[in-house]
Amino acid sequence: MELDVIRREDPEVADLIEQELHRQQNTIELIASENFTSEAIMAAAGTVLTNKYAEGKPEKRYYNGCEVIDKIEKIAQERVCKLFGMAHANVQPHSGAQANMAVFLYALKPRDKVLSMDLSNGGHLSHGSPVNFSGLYFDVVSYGVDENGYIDYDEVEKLAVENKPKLIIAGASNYPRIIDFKRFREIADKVGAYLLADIAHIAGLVATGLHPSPAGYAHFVTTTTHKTLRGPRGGVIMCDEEHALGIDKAVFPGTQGGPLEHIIAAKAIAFKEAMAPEYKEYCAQVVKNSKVLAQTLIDNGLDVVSGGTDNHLMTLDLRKIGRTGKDIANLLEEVHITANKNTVPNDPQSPFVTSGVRLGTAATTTRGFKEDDMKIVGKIIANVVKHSDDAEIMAKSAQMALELCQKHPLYK
Ligand code: DSN
Repeated sequence: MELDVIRREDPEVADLIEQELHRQQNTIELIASENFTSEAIMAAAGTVLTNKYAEGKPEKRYYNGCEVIDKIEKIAQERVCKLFGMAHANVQPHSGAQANMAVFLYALKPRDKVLSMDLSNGGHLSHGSPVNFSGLYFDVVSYGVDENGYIDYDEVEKLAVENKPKLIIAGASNYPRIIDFKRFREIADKVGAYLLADIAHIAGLVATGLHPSPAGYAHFVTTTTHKTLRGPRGGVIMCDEEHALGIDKAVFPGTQGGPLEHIIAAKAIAFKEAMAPEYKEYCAQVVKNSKVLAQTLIDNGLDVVSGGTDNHLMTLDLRKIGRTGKDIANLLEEVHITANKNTVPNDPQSPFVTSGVRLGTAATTTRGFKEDDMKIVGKIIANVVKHSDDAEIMAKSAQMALELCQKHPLYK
């Protein structure tokens, strides 16, 4: 990594960036929404493109001097449309939440009804949480998961028929199973609702055919670009031509000002990387690693919500053991593992404490972790959950984690 230029100008910030690099290199990253971009993507994000104002869209800008920027943004649009089989893309949303906000602005009027997954069951803040714009300005009805941790589509249909939402959201930030977009569309059609598929977490798996695609079913598809998709931090909205103009207006001037063209260039590179055969192999390994991690936890006597996973993530359910997600996530950090506390369905604890820890394999797989490595990771987690009072076991676990980090160096 090129830190010398920063250090000459601002050693204080350069030192902190170096410390963060060191932390990432010496930590097993299990936060399910994180990943490590290629150096090309990081380099693009630090280019002169950051200097340019380009409000509007390619060839319809409010500022002059955008002829190069236009070409970059068009490449990003074309690539992401090809990757997901969609007709139109707006690559300007600064994040997934901003992408969702623009869809809400286009598709709904204030106080319209939305049917989405409850946050504590795996949904997302921007899908209607009472503390987010989506829950403050719209009337939200929630569906959850059944006692086995799966979406109950009959229940979703019943809620849709009873409440007649204008928008139904299929998508989650913590759901380990396949989402049936076809069934969601049938439900949406039955009540005349729009369907938004938020594929932020599973985008990489969708792009490589490892999860069914919402293309052809969802009116709008939103995603982030930095999770399984392994691009820079940002968002995208995709839709049919019918909604293209309205969605573009909802992004600018509706919810954002100048687009981050340096990030859009980095997104374009990520979309190219995601079309390569190696990326498909990577995503297949993400799922294999996830399944092995879930099984290792189960084999060590721990519970995992829904009893396993079909994708890149799972939630360790600590209720039976009487530990909290907050405690275990903090203890994992002591042994060089980063993960986040997360509610489990019907969690008796508050969202700040929780009874679960969400675990994902996108980032470790980028480092080169394979099934045998994930078995060791599962064993370390089981050690922490069951033996955190034993200093010797904790020290041994930390050593095992560091050895895995050394075996799979990051940004060497
Ligand atoms: N914060 C993201 C996650 O961790 O899933 C969602 O926005």
